[in-house]
Amino acid sequence: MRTLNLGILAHVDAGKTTLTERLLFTAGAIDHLGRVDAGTTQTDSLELERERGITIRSAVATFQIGDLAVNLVDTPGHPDFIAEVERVLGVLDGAVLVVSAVEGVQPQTPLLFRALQRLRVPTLIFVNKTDRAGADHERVLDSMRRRLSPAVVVLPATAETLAENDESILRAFVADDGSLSEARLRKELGVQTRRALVYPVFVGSASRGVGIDELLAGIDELLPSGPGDPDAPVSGRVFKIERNSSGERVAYVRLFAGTLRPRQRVRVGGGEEEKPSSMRVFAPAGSPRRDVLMPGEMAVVRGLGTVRVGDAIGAPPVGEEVSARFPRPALESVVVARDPAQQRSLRAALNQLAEQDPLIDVRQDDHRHEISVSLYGEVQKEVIGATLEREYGIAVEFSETTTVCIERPMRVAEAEEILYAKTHTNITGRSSPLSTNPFRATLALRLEPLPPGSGVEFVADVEPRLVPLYIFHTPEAFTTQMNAYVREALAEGLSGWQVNDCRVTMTDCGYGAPITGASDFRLLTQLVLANALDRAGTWVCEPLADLSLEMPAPTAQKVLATLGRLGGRVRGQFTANGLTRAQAVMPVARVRTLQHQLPGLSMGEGLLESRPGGYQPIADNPPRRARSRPSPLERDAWLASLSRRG
Ligand SMILES: Nc1nc2c(ncn2[C@@H]2O[C@H](COP(=O)(O)OP(=O)(O)OP(=O)(O)O)[C@@H](O)[C@H]2O)c(=O)[nH]1
Ligand SMILES: [Mg+2]
Repeated sequence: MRTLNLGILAHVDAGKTTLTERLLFTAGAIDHLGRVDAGTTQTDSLELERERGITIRSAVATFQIGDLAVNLVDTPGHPDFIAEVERVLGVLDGAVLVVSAVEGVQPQTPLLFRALQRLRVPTLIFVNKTDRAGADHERVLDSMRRRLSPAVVVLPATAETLAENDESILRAFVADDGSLSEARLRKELGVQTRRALVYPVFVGSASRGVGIDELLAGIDELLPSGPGDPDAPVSGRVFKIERNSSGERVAYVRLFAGTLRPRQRVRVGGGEEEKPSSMRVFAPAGSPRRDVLMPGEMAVVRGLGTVRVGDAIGAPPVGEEVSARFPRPALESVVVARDPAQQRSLRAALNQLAEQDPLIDVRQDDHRHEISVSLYGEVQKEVIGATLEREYGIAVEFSETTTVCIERPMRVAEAEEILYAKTHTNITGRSSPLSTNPFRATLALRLEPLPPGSGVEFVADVEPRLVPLYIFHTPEAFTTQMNAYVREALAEGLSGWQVNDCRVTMTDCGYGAPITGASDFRLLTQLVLANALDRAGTWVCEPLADLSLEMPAPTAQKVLATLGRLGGRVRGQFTANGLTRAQAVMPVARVRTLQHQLPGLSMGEGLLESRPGGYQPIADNPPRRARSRPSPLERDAWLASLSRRG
């Protein structure tokens, strides 16, 4: 049987979960059609999801079309849970982007679409809710062509769009010789969809079951489902972690190559080898239970003790250099257990939640020992609070929500530490005295600023003979591990914020077998990068929000003046039918103030939508964040803290 891993993505409330349920029902995988509003769907299975009627975690359900097994991954649309979508994107063979026929293209729609495009995920579009009053799928098509891509194709496909990507179709189209049969066009549509050149559009209603057979046929015919190589080395990715009822950690794995069996040794996250104790392969209802995972399939894997979400299983999958790169959380809040006696268990519980969602970035500062988490917004905060209370029995309060800044290096800088410095000089001819290097390895790193939004890149530019294979086994594993050490070291920059938008290049390394260990490289990375950062200097940058505002025209002046006083800038505005719409950008830190004042300023009718809008340097008095451990620049305190923590 072929397998297709299909993500369902959309702005919040567009109907992803309803569509998932409908596809499962129509394909015969379930007998009863559940409803989001009744809390009875397959994929909104968490208590909190059912109560709130929104999806919080991604979920997998399987159905079958002919000889094709489809693993549907229903994702959350609320921007507070965008990280969930990011984790799923890398394991998909295809996607359905849902757009409401009433609301049309919404703020999250282009963001998700661009990510799918960047990763070249073949994508179908489903225009949903055509049964609702105000539905206008022609208008929606129009705005999709403008705001998503001109390569949006209405079915049945004609040759115009397809001819843009294929010479022979173009020639046949121009010659108009009758050789462009419907079958040929449909076939070509499949070819171009699988190459992510065009995006076929389906139209219907998930709740009424309209347009579903056509969509199912499209999923079967137009999306890719090629199996990988079962004899290659194992290579997979963990896209979700959850705890089962007995508290055990289970991993959702998509396999790209190789074959994975229970009790087979496999490297997890580039670190230790582990053995899955048991596995359950996702398969359509009624198929026999299988525990051997083949390439292209997904499984729930138990018994990987150290696994975290995002980990590679075996070798890292190839062709994954492009990441989805959605913005990181911009808010941070201190969490306190109401009962002080529970403060310790709170830390443990949050660490468990971080296995599923590392971006919450649980931190404890070195002085006040306060625990804080990073957040996208209020809904995520409420969900974390409710989860702690229900699943862990810890009632908490959040205090002091602040914004999370980042640091960007100001200029290029290099630093190095040399093993056996007295006798060893590196290629640049420089050497340093023995006493400066407390670790047993050589490491030289170059740090360069990258354009805003680039994220962190790591490059290993060293000769293969310098790689300590007796520790890391393969050059690739060394690179993967050094990459992880670099990211760990960049977690706290000169002012305590995460360092971003930079490239770190390893230009030299060395070891002395057998005394050098992995931890020498890990700690040296922290030391060398701290020195490089110190030489480079950093800009502290605060997060910005892109705002869409809507208000009665007579109130616009007052609203926009207040926005200006709060440090916002209007980028464009227009007035029609008595309503003024404006696009603006302002520091995330002040959005709440504006939100509070908006009803009073706009006769209760103002609407404000906010989404991440990048970062800007703070010129005066940039805020510092309390560190979770001393900086390597304060060498004695840092070394002492290392021995304290082992
Ligand atoms: N009229 C109508 N309502 C629909 C349709 N599809 C979904 N809805 C309703 O739209 C609301 C949101 O549906 P969901 O399926 O939860 O949307 P979602 O995209 O999964 O939402 P999140 O996961 O929270 O982002 C629910 O009230 C649904 O009943 C449709 O085709 N027609
Ligand atoms: Mg949903």
